[in-house]
Amino acid sequence: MTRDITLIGAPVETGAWRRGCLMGPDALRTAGLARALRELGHDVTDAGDVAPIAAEVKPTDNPAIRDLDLCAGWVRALQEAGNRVAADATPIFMGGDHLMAAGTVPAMAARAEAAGKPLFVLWLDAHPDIHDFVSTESGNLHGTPVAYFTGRSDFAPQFPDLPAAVDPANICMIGLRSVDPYEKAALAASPIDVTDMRAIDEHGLATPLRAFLDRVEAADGHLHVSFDVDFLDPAIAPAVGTTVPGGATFREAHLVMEWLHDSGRVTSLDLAELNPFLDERGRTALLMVDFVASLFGKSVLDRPNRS
Ligand code: HAR
Ligand code: MN
Ligand code: MN
Ligand code: MN
Repeated sequence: MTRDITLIGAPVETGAWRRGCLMGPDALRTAGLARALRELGHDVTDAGDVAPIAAEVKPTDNPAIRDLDLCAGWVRALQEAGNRVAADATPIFMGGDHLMAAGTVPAMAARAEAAGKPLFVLWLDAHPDIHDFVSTESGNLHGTPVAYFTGRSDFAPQFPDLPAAVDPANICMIGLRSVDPYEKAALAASPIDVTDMRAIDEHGLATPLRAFLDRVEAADGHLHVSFDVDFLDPAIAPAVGTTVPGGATFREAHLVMEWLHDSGRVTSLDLAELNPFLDERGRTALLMVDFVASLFGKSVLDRPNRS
């Protein structure tokens, strides 16, 4: 299937403690993202980088929160950029730290709603990012997008009113291995489908991923994939500020990409948390490009669609 793919740079870095994610979009460009997708036959447009909308917002009661004005300006700008994506285009949002998902996911949820479809979210990450303004102790807002886009917590008036909330029952998280006590309780009380690294070690990720993709198919849903670089083991993907040992291997991540391709269901993608300042000769950026190519059709052998 040939797609109209729009690359959208989201160089937000204020959601993370370490600086450097602002270089993420340019590193993905340098690593040949557009070329790799064109070689697979897709039509690719690079829409350039989004800029934050300057905003001065009401302070929260949590003094730990960092860069709230800029973060809010990014959420607003990325929602607006997401709203401009054509109904039949496949956007790839090139981050940027994971706060980007507070902009991209609500826009994609609104797009799905306009098409009369539910939005499903596959969250590939070491972290669940389900904190809110009250619960975050680090104050790093890249740890909050899931609580925002599910409507779980109140982010008003600092973040925009949600155009459409994502049903937590439509979210699947794979790769978790850094979950603090607040997040643990939040996940336990939520219908979010979680496959942590222990479950992957014990049973593999094929079964939960297949079950989730079957649900997307059965509901005729849109599927947004939010791919945090720290989903991967830091041994293969060092360019990330929050390395957590014991992540997905090359082969596990590769299988996820190939299954996502075979499902034909992916309608939008975030590439989050790439910090090129921490990379080694571009290897993490190149690896991410390779994974994206697999997601959009690069394969070793032609196979009949999965049966
Ligand atoms: N739970 C931690 C916090 O709130 C971790 C922050 C999230 N870090 C990420 N997100 N890289 O995926 O500070
Ligand atoms: Mn740039
Ligand atoms: Mn994340
Ligand atoms: Mn993470």
